[in-house]
Amino acid sequence: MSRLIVVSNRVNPPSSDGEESVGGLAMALAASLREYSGVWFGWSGKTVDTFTGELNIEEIGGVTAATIDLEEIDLEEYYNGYANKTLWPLFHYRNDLAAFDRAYDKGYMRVNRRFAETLAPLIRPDDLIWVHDYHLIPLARELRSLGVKNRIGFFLHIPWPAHQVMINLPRHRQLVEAMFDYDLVGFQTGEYQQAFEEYVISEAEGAVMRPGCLKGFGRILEVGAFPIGIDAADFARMVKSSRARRMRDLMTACTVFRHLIVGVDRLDYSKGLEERFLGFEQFLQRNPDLRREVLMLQIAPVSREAVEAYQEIRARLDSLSGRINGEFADVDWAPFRWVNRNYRRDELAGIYGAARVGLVTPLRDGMNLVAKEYVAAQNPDDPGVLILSRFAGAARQMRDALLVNPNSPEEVADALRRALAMEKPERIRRWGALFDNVQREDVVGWRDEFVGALSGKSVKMRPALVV
Ligand code: ADQ
Repeated sequence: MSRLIVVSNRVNPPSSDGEESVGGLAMALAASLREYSGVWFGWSGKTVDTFTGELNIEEIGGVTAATIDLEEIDLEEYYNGYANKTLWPLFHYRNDLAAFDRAYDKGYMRVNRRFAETLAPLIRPDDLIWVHDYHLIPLARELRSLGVKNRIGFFLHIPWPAHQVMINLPRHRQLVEAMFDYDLVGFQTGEYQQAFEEYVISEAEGAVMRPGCLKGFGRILEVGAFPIGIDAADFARMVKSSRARRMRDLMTACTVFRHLIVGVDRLDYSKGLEERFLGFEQFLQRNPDLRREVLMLQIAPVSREAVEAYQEIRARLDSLSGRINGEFADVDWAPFRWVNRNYRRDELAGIYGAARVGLVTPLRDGMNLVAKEYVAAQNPDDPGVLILSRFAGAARQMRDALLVNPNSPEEVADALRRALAMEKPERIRRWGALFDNVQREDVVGWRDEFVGALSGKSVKMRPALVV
C-alpha cells in the first residue's frame, strides 16, 4: 500500500483546532493529511545564510512535517520573485503587474532543484507524491532527473489563464512542458482545464486523445478538474463552538436594527477589494433610505508585504475606506469597518453567521473558500445571502448565489439591494442548494478523488507514517 507525500511551498499546519488562521491551501492540505497521517514536505518559512538541505522533522497537529530552510536570495527570486511577481499576477490576468526577470526564473528553477534533491532520498518506491501549486510546477521534472519513477500528481490552486495570456510569459513552453513530467495534473474547474488543453493544442502539437487524456510535446498526460471544498464536518463543529456563538452574539449586538455585510479576504489585488468598496459606495449613494440599515465589515489581513504591488493596494484601500466613511458617516453611525488582522477560524465562523450578506467578489480566483465557509456558517432557519463574483472558480458550483460582475459597481450595488430585500423563503431555498453543494463537494471528496485518480484506484489509502 502506498504512502502519500504532499509537497507545497510552505508547510504550516494549524497547531490546534480553530486557533490558527492559515490560508485556504494550508487548511485543505492539513485536513487531507490528518486522516492519512502522511508527510508534508516544503519550506519551513525560515532562512539561513547558506543552504544545507538539512531536514527538520516535526509532528504538528497530527501531521508529519518535513521542512527545509532556504536562503534570503531564494526568497527574493523564487518566492517574492517568480512565484508572486510573475506567475501570480499573470495567472490572475494582471499582466500589467507581472515582472519578467531572468534572475527570478533562475531562482525558481534553483529552488525547485533544491526541493527535489532534499525530497528524493525520502521517497520509497510505492509512495504517491502530490505536488501543490504554482511555486512548484517544475518539481516533477527535477525529481525525474534524479531517477524518481513514482506516480506524481500536481494540483493548481489558482486559475490557468487563457492561451493568449499565457504566451506573455517568456519561456512559457519550458514551463508547460515540465508539467508533462507529472502523471496527473488537476485544475479547480473544467474551464481552467480547457484553457490548458487549448494552450497545449496550439503550442505543443497537442490533441485531446479522450476526455482527461492529453497529448503534447510528444508525450501523454492525464488531466482533470477537481474543485476543492472546505472541511465541511470540521466547519460545522466550529460553527457550534462557544467562541463562534460568542462572536456571533457580539456582532449581532453591535448591529442591532442593521444588517451586517461581510467580506473576508487576504489583502490581494486579485480579490477585487477596490471594486467592492466602490460597489458599496455606489449602494450608499443610490439608496439613501437603506444607509442607516447596513454596516459593511471588510476583514483583510495583509499578505506578501515585501511585494510593492501589495503595499500600493493597501494604501489605496486605506484611503478609499476613509473616503466612504468621511462621505456618509454621521456623529452616531459609520457605514464601513476596515480591519487588517487575522481571526481564529471559530471566530470567523461566528462573524459569517451574523452577516446577512456575504460579499465575495474577486476579479479572478481559482476557487474561493470564503464563499463556502460563509454558506456553511448560516442559520438554516434564517440564512443570509451570498453575493459571488462570476470570476471565482466557486461560481461554477454555486449557481444559487447572486452572481455578479465584480468590475461593475452598479451590479454590486444592485445585488446588495436585492440581497437585503430578499424574503426568507427565497433565502432558504437558495441557501439550501448552496449548502448541499458545500457539504457534498468538500475537501475530503476532493482529496479522495485526486488521490484515487493518481493511484489509478478510487479506494482510500492506508494511513501511513513516515521517514
Ligand atoms: P487563497 O487565495 O488564500 O487560496 P481562499 O480560497 O479564499 O483564498 O482562502 C482563504 C482562507 O483564508 C479561508 O479559509 C479564510 O477563512 C482564511 N482567511 C482569510 N482571511 C482571514 C482572516 N482575516 N483571518 C483568518 N482567516 C482568514 C488559494 C486560491 C483560492 C483557492 C484556495 C484553495 O487563491 O482560489 O480557493 O487556494 O485551493
